[in-house]
Amino acid sequence: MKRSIHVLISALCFTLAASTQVYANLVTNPGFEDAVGSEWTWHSVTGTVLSHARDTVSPHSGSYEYHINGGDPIAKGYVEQVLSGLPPGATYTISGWVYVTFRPADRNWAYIEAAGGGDAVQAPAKGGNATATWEQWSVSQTSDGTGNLYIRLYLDHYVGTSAKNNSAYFDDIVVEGVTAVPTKLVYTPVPTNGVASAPFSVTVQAQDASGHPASVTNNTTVTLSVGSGSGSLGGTISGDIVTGDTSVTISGVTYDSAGTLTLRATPTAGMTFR
Ligand SMILES: [Ca+2]
Repeated sequence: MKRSIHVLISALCFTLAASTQVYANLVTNPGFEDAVGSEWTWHSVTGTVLSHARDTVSPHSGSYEYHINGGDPIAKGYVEQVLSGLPPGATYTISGWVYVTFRPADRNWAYIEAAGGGDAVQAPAKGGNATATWEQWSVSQTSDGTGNLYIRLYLDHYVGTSAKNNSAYFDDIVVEGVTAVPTKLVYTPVPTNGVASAPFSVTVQAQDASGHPASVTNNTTVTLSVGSGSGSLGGTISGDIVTGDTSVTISGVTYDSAGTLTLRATPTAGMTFR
């Protein structure tokens, strides 16, 4: 004889983020307060700049900024951070602070460039900086088809100039997803009852801090377990929320006992929802 079970799903299965911030800065070492490692890589385009490194000459905030000094000859290059594992085609806002010391209108061009799914975009326009003052610039760009977004801090010193300070400084680089960042998993819709040992389905959805569906940025495996209840789960108890999707339906879950079951969902691979 079949026994009816009542499956009660906790609305708050687990909360993964201590912070209530919905949008997180995706940039690693955004203010150059940590020693620069592999997260920022230098690329020469033309010539050789005199120097490129974080230093303490002119920070916008904290103690450090990134300083590119073109020196006297023609030289062009950039330091780059590649963000990967993003949902393809998602839209991001890229902003940062830029400071130039000398004649920005006709040669010592410093700007932020973002490349990805669309044509590379730059801000400010070449020569659009004021001199000797920090200015914040922002652009919008989408991740490319493989989920990459390229953030470049450029100095384009395209005319040789002697005995001038052809320096540009960059600090406080921020990349924020326009789409929501998932911070927790919840069940939706909630199954209310089932039959012992008969398969049922559970849909698990990633949501942002405001409770809106949010796309995961890596394939994320969700595994179900018994939060409370006297029986055991069987059948299929895990499934993947694939990159760019917000939910997975796990079909074929079984529970071998009567009584109230509280399910728990745990991310066992992929995103950790920190
Ligand atoms: Ca800084």
